[in-house]
Amino acid sequence: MSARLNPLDLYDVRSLLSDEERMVQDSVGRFVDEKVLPIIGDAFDQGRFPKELVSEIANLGLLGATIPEKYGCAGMNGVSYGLICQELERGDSGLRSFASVQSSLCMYPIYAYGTEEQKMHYLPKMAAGEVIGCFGLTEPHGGSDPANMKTHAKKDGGDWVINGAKMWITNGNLAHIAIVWAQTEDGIQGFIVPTSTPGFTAQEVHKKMSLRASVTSALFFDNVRVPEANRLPNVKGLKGPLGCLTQARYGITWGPIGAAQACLKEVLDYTHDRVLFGRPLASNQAIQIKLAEMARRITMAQLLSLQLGRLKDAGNMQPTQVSLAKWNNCRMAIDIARECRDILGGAGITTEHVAIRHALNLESVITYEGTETVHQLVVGRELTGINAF
Ligand code: TGC
Ligand code: FAD
Repeated sequence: MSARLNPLDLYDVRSLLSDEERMVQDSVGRFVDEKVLPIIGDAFDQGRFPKELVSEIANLGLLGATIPEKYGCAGMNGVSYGLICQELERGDSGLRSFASVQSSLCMYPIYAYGTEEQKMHYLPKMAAGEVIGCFGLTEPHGGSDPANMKTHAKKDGGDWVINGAKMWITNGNLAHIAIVWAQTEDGIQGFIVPTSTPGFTAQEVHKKMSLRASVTSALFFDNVRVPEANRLPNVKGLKGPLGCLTQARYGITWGPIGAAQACLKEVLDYTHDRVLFGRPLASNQAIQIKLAEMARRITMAQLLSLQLGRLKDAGNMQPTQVSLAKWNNCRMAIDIARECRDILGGAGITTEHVAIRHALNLESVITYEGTETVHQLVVGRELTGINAF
């Protein structure tokens, strides 16, 4: 019999990576094994974001990882960024969320739409984890339709005055700056708002059963005044925030692969050791079919994200392709996490095992950055040419 395959990488997708990409995966993987896994179950139970990990995440170059070195960042390619997301989410979706928001939703808009002064001022400090950002797009009356934005910014002399509210904002109560999207006379524009500005309030969302190791907040703007120098001048309209979402959603296609791998690994061990009706659970056909199905779906998701990453690095990635992978990979992971929870029986209901934590987290991941339905409709629109929103 030939050597056994890696059950978490049946198609040896790792062999398609460059040496540098493998190195990134290994170093983030080690960090997750040594620093995240020992504490994350408790952090989730306590509803606590493990802030103590931020400086190490920064030291590993994981914040704004694809932004050029000139701005204090690591200048990695898109596939490496994906692998970072995959490994962090193998630990916990909350940690990957932190990195996604900081990198793709806060550093990216400053890099892509900001002035040189804004980039030099913010990006090195954000890469070092000294300045934490949050991204305010969603509003309480409906996140799927951000064009219906009520938050507005009015020009007043050399300043802008912002009024309104944002909801479900990751990092809201941790952040030093918020990237705030607001309606103006010239359409939607983005502003860098220091959270210490008078009139800005962040209120943490409690009673969450998902992403408990992540901070989620409501933001309120009551005549928040920022200078013209804080406006992101190089984009106007909804394509500004949607362009950031494309970056973040790309990373999110990779993240749930890590969560699904963590769940599969756990049940492979568990079903091997658990003896029922006189034999290991893993020797039942019904269980093996479930495990095989998980490996099949993980393999397809790995290949999808890797090809998406190669398209991204070649400058050819299209938002519809990101939608298809975000939909597929979140659905794959949540189904696997729920199935693994079931296979663990009663043991599966506590956070002593990882499956329920991942399953609960994935309820957020399948909802944020465009719900599953939104991504299905984006693909449907591409196929038919008809906008069903
Ligand atoms: P439409 O009005 O047709 O387009 C507006 C302009 O935007 C352009 N565009 C995009 N650009 C870049 N990337 C994309 N994905 C883009 N999609 C559209 C488009 O070309 C157009 O440009 P222009 O020059 O013609 O003005 O807008 P649409 O019909 O495409 O959008 C509809 C819809 C429903 C797809 C969109 O509104 C949408 O995606 N809704 C979901 C909103 C969402 O995902 N919110 C996420 C908030 S952030 C978050 O959840 C963070 S969680 C982070 C974490 O913790 O990890
Ligand atoms: P709604 O838009 O009200 O949707 C409700 C339901 O209607 C969904 O099932 C949806 O799929 C369905 N639906 C919508 N449109 C259609 C349609 N045309 N046809 C059929 N069904 C439809 N936002 C930020 O801006 N920044 C953040 O940092 C951020 N972090 C988040 C963190 C967490 C933990 C969560 C849960 C959310 C976060 N969000 C953030 C918000 C997130 O992006 C929104 O929750 C999401 O976009 C959905 O918006 P909504 O919750 O208002 O649901």
